[in-house]
Amino acid sequence: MRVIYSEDHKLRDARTELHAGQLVTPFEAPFRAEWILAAVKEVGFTDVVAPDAHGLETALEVHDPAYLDFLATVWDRWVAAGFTGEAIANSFAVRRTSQRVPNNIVGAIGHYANAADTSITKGSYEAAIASMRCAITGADWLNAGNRFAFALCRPPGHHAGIDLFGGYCFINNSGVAAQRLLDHGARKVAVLDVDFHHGNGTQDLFYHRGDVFTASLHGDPMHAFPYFLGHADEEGEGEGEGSNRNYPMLPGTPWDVWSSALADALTRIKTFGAEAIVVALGVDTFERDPISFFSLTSDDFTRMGAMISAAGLPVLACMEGGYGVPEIGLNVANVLKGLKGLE
Ligand code: OKS
Ligand code: ZN
Repeated sequence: MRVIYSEDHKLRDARTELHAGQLVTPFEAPFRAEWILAAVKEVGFTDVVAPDAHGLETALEVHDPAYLDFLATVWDRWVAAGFTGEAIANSFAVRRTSQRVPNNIVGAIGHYANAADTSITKGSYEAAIASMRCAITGADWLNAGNRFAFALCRPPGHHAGIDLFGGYCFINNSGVAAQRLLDHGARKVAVLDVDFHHGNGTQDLFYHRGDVFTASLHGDPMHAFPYFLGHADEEGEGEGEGSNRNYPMLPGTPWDVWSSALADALTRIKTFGAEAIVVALGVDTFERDPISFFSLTSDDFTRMGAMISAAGLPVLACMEGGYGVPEIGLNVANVLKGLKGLE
C-alpha cells in the first residue's frame, strides 16, 4: 500500500468557517491529515512518499479553465480589493440569474461557490494543488501495475464541480485521479464515494460521460449537506445515462443497511466494466463524527475495505472527510487494512 502525502496541506489553515450562523474554527483543519498519517504509519503502512510535481494538465480535462484560473488568483484579488478577512462568498448565481462571471471579486467568488462554508485564504490554492498531486501520483502508482494506493489528500475534493468550490473542496482530487487512469490506458473506471456527504462535485464532472461510473453513498440530501444533489433519481444523462448512482440514507443508518448499498454499488461497478476504483474515502460516516449522522463503528471500516477489495480491481483511495475525533486515523487505517486483507 503506497501512501502519498504532502506537507503542503498545512498551507490550507483557514481561521473561519460560516457554520450555524457563526464564524467558527473550521472542522477541516491540518490536524486531520497529521492524525491520519500517524495512524496509518502506526499499523505498518510506512511506504509514504511525496507527490510528483504535476501541473494542471489532468485537472483541465475535468474542470473549467477559467475556474482554475479563478482559484489561482482569488486570494490576491481579494487582498487587492482591500479586504482584510478571509474570502467568503455571500452572493450567489442562483435560479433565473445571469451566469456571466462578474469582474468584481465578490461577484466572481459568488459565481464559483456552491456554499459559503469554505473561506479562501492565502495558501489555499497551493494546498489544493498539492492535494491534487497526491491523487495523480496515486493514480500513477496504479498505472504502473500496482493494486493499491492511498492518497492522503487535504484539502478534500468531492464537492468541487466543473466550475464550483465549496464544502471544503477546490479541486476534485478523485475526479482528477479517475481522469489520469483513463489517460493512461484504462477504458472505464469508477469513483466510489463512501464519504458521508454526497459527492456532488464528482457527479457534476462525469454526469454526461460514459467512461466513469460514479456511485455515492451518503446522508439523504433532504437532511444533509450538500442539499441540492444526491437523490436516487439522478442517474446520468446523454452518454452518461445510467452511469451515476446515488444511495441516500437516513439519520442513524447502521452498517447492515449501509453495506447493502455498498454491495449494490460494487455490483454495478463490475457490470459497468470499470478497470479500477477510485474511492472517495471519507470517514465521516463514523458514529461519533461531529457533523454527520450515520452509525458506522471502527470495525465497520475494516469490513468496508474488505468488501471493496473483494471486487478484485485496483483501488486508489483519496482522502475526503472525517472530523474532530481521534478515531479518524484508526478508521482510515482500518479501511486500508481491509483492502489489504489484514485482520
Ligand atoms: C457547514 C458544514 C458544511 C458541511 C461540509 C461537508 C464537508 C464534507 N458549516 N464533505 O464530505 O465532509
Ligand atoms: Zn463528508
